[in-house]
Amino acid sequence: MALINGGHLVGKYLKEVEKIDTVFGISGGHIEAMLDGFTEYKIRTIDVRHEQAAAMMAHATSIYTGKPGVCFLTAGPGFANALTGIANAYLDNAPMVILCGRHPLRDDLKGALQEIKQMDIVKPITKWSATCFDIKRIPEYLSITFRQAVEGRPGPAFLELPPDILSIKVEESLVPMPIRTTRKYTMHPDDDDLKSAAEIINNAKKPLFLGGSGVGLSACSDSFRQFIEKTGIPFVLMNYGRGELPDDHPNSVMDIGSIGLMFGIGQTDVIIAAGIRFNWILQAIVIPPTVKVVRMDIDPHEIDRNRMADAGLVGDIGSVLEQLTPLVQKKDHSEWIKTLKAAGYSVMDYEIRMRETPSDPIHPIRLVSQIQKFVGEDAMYVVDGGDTSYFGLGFSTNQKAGVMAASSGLFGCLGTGIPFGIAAKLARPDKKVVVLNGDGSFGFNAMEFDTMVRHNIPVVCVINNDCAWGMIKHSQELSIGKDRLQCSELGTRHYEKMVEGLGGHGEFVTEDEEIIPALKRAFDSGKPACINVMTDPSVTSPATPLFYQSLKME
Ligand SMILES: Cc1ncc(C[n+]2csc(CCOP(=O)(O)OP(=O)(O)O)c2C)c(N)n1
Ligand SMILES: [Mg+2]
Repeated sequence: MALINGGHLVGKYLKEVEKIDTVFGISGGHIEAMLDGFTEYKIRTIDVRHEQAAAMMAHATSIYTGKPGVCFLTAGPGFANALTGIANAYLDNAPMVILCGRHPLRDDLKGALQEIKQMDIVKPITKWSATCFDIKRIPEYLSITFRQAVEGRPGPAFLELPPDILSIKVEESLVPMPIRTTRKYTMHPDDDDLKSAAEIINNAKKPLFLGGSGVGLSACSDSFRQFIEKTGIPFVLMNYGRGELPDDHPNSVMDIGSIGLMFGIGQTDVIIAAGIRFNWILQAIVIPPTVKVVRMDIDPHEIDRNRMADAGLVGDIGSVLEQLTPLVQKKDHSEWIKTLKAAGYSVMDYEIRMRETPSDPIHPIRLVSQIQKFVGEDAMYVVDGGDTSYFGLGFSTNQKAGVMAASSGLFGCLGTGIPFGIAAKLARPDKKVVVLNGDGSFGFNAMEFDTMVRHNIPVVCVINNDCAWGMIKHSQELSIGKDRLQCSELGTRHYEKMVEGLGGHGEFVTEDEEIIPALKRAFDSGKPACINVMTDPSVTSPATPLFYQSLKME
């Protein structure tokens, strides 16, 4: 007879079946047996200061490692605090797993401590959710949860585990442990659709490949490279597709930036959109009706969403490209790539000048270029903010998922930067990790500097400090007027001192020539660091008028 409790079964399954080595969360009485299961099976716990951050770290871990990130939550407020992070992962199709305590089933409807209808609340923001009622079925339920997170279009999967099953014991030999790990079930496109897509691509004079998160989630760099290098087509990679091929690949036109792309897209005749949803984020990119569109997506619904496709290929992007590449002709589009880059660059004069010229007060574009100069391309960048996000998208990288504009997803969720930075450093400890934060956005999860200090996670966070919720301030200036700003101003605050107080390294920067020395000291310190850079509060990004227009109702 060997008895095992439910919490230990969770640890055993995570470690032995899914090979999970790190989980994120905060402790709580309802999940004590599960916490002890992490100890028993030597799973590293990153205990955070707010469950929102744990959910965001699990989300980001799934992007950086390619397998589900896991967070654990206690019943009631622990659960409620994580909702923003779960909703964000849901809209981002991130395959994460949430393990959540609850009040005892025994005490249901009695007014138990932390009793709330969690399942009713979480349903619309998860891909799948369930409660496990039987200790013997814990591994089976966990297996379903992991499969739900990764299969087809990925998303957060939520498993509620009551103490009635976590904190009792069962004979271990009676509990079957699933033997296989999760695997991807790929879908394949129809032959006729493949032929018509190939025909459009073969006849294209000025094609452009626009890849999104589906490219990154499919982890298809080999098949993507083969397709690009055979067809000679220029490409742009957005969201979690970023870095699937490096920015310095000869066919990459990432250097023309978002503005260049908006302008350049008007010159194309065929767009191949892969694993990218045509939603709010793409609204600025107006695709003329004459342009033919080939769309690839794992979700059939996306194929014609907001723009009918001329050819639609349903399936995992890597598998689709493997099937498509033999059908497309070898071409050289180098002249077209030059024309496209020239078109893009023609609207970027201002940005290029700002990158190269020291400015007083510091211009955010200059700040980004100085960080890039010091940190280089072999690094992980995370960007979080309003205007700050636009400027930070100017970073370039040769790393997979190396530039994440964590707050620029569909949920537009500020506060994601620091948790994503922590997950990036844990996933790639050998890389420099930089978080570029707006001063407003910094505040949401700033206490996670304590988490970084306790767990020795040396991320460098640079604050683009315009003393404001800048994007909203500038939008109010356009919509209401400069003299009636409301809730959009912040003062000069010494955030770097707060970080020093928590045991990290702090720098306060006001002059251009101080940026690089401050970065050097921050990295040399080996500590989590905050470089608080005062930038020009009058500067706004081109994203702000677009944002303002999108919410104009008359
Ligand atoms: C959690 C959350 N709260 C509020 C908003 C609304 N919002 C969008 S942009 C923005 C301003 C961001 O300010 P900051 O992080 O300082 O970046 P800046 O625009 O100043 O560069 C706000 C408040 C949001 N998107 N997410
Ligand atoms: Mg700001």
